[in-house]
Amino acid sequence: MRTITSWDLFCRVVDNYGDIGVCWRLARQLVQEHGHTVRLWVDDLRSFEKICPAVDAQADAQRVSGVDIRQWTDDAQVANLLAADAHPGLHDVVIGAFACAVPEPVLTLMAERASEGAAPVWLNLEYLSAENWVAEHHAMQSPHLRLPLVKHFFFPGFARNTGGVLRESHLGAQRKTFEASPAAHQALWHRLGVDDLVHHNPDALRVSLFAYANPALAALVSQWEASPQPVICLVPEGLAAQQIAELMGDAGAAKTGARWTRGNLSVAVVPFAPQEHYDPLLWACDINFVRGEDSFVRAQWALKPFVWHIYPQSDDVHLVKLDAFLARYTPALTDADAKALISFWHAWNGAPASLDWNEFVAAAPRLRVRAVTWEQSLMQLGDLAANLVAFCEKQVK
Ligand code: TRH
Repeated sequence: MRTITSWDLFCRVVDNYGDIGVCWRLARQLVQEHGHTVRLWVDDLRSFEKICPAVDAQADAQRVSGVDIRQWTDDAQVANLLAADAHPGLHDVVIGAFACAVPEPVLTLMAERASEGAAPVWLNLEYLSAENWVAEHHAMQSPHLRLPLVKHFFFPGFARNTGGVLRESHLGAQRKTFEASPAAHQALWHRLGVDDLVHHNPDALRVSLFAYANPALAALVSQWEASPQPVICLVPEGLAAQQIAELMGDAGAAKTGARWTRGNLSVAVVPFAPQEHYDPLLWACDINFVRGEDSFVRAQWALKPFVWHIYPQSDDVHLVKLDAFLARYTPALTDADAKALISFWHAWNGAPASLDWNEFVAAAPRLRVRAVTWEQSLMQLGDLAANLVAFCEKQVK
């Protein structure tokens, strides 16, 4: 009987940080919690370096946090790096993350192993979606057209019979320790360079803002300025920070340390943190704006009200996905709170609806309660890394 202890994970960065963000989190979890060997192939080490400064963007081969990282440029380089490796050949599982095609030399090696009766388990790890069809397609197989190989589709999701979402086993304990520690909060504010802002405004609502460029941001900034409760907006360097700088008439100033105050709103641009430092920001804020896939999931584990800027797709396909999530999340809320959440999320994502910050804030106490029941239901699905391991072990039994 074969066992599963090693993984080749291929990641193509389409844009931004979500593709590598998910792969990096998964790779570390397989190493740290399962004791497995992981070789992570990445075609864009610059994006990787942004979420993990320990990565050397020039290196073909390196090891960070116990994960073997390989630069993936072309097929020839993959073949060379495989041959040069201390463990030449493939690992037990080969994953094309976000449905990226694995390189030809890898397919050839997989076919050779198949002829020996020991083909690696081959998976497409798909994008996260709350849509109903995901459970029907999860774990489906597809035979290769030429080679004696079978690929499985592994879908993350929010429903039974999906792969679930990533969650480190120590995450809840880490969050609780942070929440109980004034020193940990202090260290966070210091790291972000906002100690003074936070301490001078103890009654302000703290908001973290991670978003794509967003036409609704101008209206939100106006509402924050006029908000009865002061708002501190902490915005990591990036698209939303640039947009706020433009709105403040200070285009070009969207660098760490920039500050603006208007009415009851204070904005601070904070550093784009290494990935493991992003969670504490979500834990320490009262309301979190998140985007894409990985930060969206982290906000759910932070147990705070959150607003999702979904990755925009052509023909507004993303709005279907947005509503699929809302359809799972909001039935547990009262009609009024569900309406506040749905219309805010719709307006934030460009669907016809009114953006009403005060209405959203009024619902926040119940949204915090909902965040807890949602966490409980998500945890019943198991975490994605453990589900992947169990799935792969089943394939080789
Ligand atoms: O960056 P994203 O928008 O990523 C993506 C990509 O656009 C991708 O192509 C698309 O397919 C996918 O979304 C759905 O958003 P996401 O997924 O939240 O990834 C951001 C990562 O950056 C996440 O791992 C958290 C991390 N991060 C930090 O490490 N430090 C920070 O300061 C912030 C704000 C985020």
